[in-house]
Amino acid sequence: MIRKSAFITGVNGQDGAYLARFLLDDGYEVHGMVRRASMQRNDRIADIARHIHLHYGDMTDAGNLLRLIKNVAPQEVYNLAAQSHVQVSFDTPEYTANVDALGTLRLLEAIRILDMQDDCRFYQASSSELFGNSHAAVQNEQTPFAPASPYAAAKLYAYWLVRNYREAYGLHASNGILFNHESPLRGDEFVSQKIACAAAAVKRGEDTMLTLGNLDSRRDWGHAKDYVRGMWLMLQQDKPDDYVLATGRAETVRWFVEKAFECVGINIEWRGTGLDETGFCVASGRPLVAVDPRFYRPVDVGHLCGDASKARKALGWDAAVKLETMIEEMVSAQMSKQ
Ligand code: NAP
Ligand code: G4F
Repeated sequence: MIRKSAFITGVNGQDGAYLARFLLDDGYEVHGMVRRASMQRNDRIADIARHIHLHYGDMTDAGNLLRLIKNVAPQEVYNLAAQSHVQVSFDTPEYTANVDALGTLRLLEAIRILDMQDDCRFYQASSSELFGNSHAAVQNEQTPFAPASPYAAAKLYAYWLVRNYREAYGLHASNGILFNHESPLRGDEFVSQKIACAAAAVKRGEDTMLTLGNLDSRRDWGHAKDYVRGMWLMLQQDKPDDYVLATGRAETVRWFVEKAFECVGINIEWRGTGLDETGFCVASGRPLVAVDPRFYRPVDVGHLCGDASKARKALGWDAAVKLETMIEEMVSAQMSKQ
């Protein structure tokens, strides 16, 4: 039997690691692109690295991407590589645009220049950040975009480019408009992992204080392993299209803190408002959570809640993992790190 081949940019990121596992389990020949670093950071794929063909590459290097696509000749390309941190994009807007927007252009151009548009399907990691502060209570594929960060603006360029290459050149290219998804493999600087890490540290007896920015922000959090299945499903359809993947449930950052600390037997009570708001341990009275304006963004997206009806109907996709179960998994993984 001939194995299908897939090429994943950002294979050592959170989603790349879950997707590589998913594709290997399905019998794919998996190729992944990693950046050269002075200390290689392939921890997330350490257990499967020997089954993946790893290639050095960078989204900022067009010739490199062209050679990789030519040599690998994949049937499916999953473009997951990105400068993916929204707050960081305010500090590095040009770099974020280079990687997230122009990087996508370079990859699409490689497929076009190599005349591979009939043999290769393309998945683009689009984001619910595209909706920004669109004021819609629930967002779906019809909701107007209102990007509110350099990250979202760069992703919007990539989103339209994917649609353009689909229409102009007949490329099977799809956008997955994914709402936040987390896991034990989530980067430490995203709010979910930061909270899970702090809850575990307090439980271990460490003298630590969790400092956060906007506690009122609401996000629709799902589990990464459900979302990578959705990426794959999009490329198995006869026709390319754009799909929202989401759970349909939004909670605040404050709520996430309460649930994570509950996982280690600590109830949080909030006192004060704004910059003075503090989360105390109900049993001991010890302050555990404080607000630090360093984590405020110049503009924040206050409310994201997705409607994945289209993906449910057309792809048979659903978010299987319940939010509370995912938080328990993340805190428990942090506890076992010691
Ligand atoms: P992640 O953990 O930050 O992974 C990003 C990956 O991109 C890493 O492997 C990173 O490599 C790589 N990368 C960054 N800059 C690169 C460059 N210049 N050249 C090559 N590779 C580069 O992100 P994730 O959570 O897995 O997300 C995957 C994709 O989905 C991203 O495009 C993200 O923007 C998008 N997305 C994520 C979510 C979510 O909630 N997770 C939701 C919607 C969309 P290093 O390890 O070397 O940094
Ligand atoms: O965890 P976050 O940094 O995720 P954010 O900004 O929603 O972006 C993630 O999801 C997007 C999909 O919607 C992806 F496209 C993107 O690549 C990334 O994966 O922040 C979530 C919320 C924000 O409103 C933020 O202001 O939490 C708030 N927050 C409050 N305190 C904090 C903190 N965020 C971080 N990272 N750190 C804090 O201390």
